[in-house]
Amino acid sequence: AAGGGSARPVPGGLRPVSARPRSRGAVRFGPPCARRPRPCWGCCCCCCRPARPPRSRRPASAAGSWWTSSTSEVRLLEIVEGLCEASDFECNQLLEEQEELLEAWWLRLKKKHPDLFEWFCVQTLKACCSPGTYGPDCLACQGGSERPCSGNGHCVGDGTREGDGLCQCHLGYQGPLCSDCMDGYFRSPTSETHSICSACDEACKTCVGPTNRDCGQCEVGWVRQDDACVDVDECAAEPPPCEDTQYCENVNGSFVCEECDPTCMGCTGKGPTQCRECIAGYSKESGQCEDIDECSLAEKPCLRDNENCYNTPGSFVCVCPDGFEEAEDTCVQTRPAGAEATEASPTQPPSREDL
Ligand SMILES: [Ca+2]
Repeated sequence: AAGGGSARPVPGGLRPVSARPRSRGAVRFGPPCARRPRPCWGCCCCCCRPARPPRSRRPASAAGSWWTSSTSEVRLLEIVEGLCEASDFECNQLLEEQEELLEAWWLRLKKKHPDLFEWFCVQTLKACCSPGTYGPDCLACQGGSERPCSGNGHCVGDGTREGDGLCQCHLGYQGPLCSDCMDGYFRSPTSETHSICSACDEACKTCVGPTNRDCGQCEVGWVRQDDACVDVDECAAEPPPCEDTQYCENVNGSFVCEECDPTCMGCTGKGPTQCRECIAGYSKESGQCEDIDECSLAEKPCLRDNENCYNTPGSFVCVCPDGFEEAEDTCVQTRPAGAEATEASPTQPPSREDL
């Protein structure tokens, strides 16, 4: 940033800029001007820039030449262009309105007031304040204008004619000057006068250093063991903290209850291999709960004459085949066998509507 301190937001979006020399790289050229080059403001006007003189005619010495005079105009243009964001209509409009004022500064006042931002926006228009000051009278922010809020927060209204100058501290800092560490943070000096607040280990509620051995108080879910705060294994508690249909997973500072596999009646972990017992209709086969095929048991579950047995997950159904009708304790044939419809195969489950 060219003078005036760091860029801070001010009403109208004016940015601190001074007349001190800066890079000439930004000088731009356009088509030849019908009139003398002059700054133009705003977002919708077309700037008239000095044309680049043909190389052969460019004066060898710059003194008193066309080159010097127009370069100085270009310098003003550059400075003014640096005052507002191109997209900030309000700021550019303000500059346009104050065109004469800016030209007066350029021609007569820039030696006495080299900081254009300070002279133009703060002193003359009284539209903003210098960085580190706030409010109608541009008073110093909490902690002083040099280093508001100890450098650890934002001064409300900083650089504007608004606000109350109080501090909004960055994460980890507290106090009217943002010079204290929040709970869960510890102070570590960065120099003789400055220090920063860094986050404690997750095991600590308060701490004096970065590890779980530096805790003042342990965080919830952690317990002091020897010199350190260590995770509590909530899952080892009796009775266990989760429901009968869940298993418990210990995590740092806490625990989670997860649903058992649907084939389990109680479980010790994830999936069908971790069941304590199986739900009805399932039995343990090679370590996991699997559906029992009741239809293939030696003891037939479907007892009515002619009826078919179909295995289902966790159960079975007994159904009269095609061409038969449900009657009490039996399936009654309603049309001659093989007449039209083929008998439903007992290995093919009937469709849902049939069930
Ligand atoms: Ca835990």
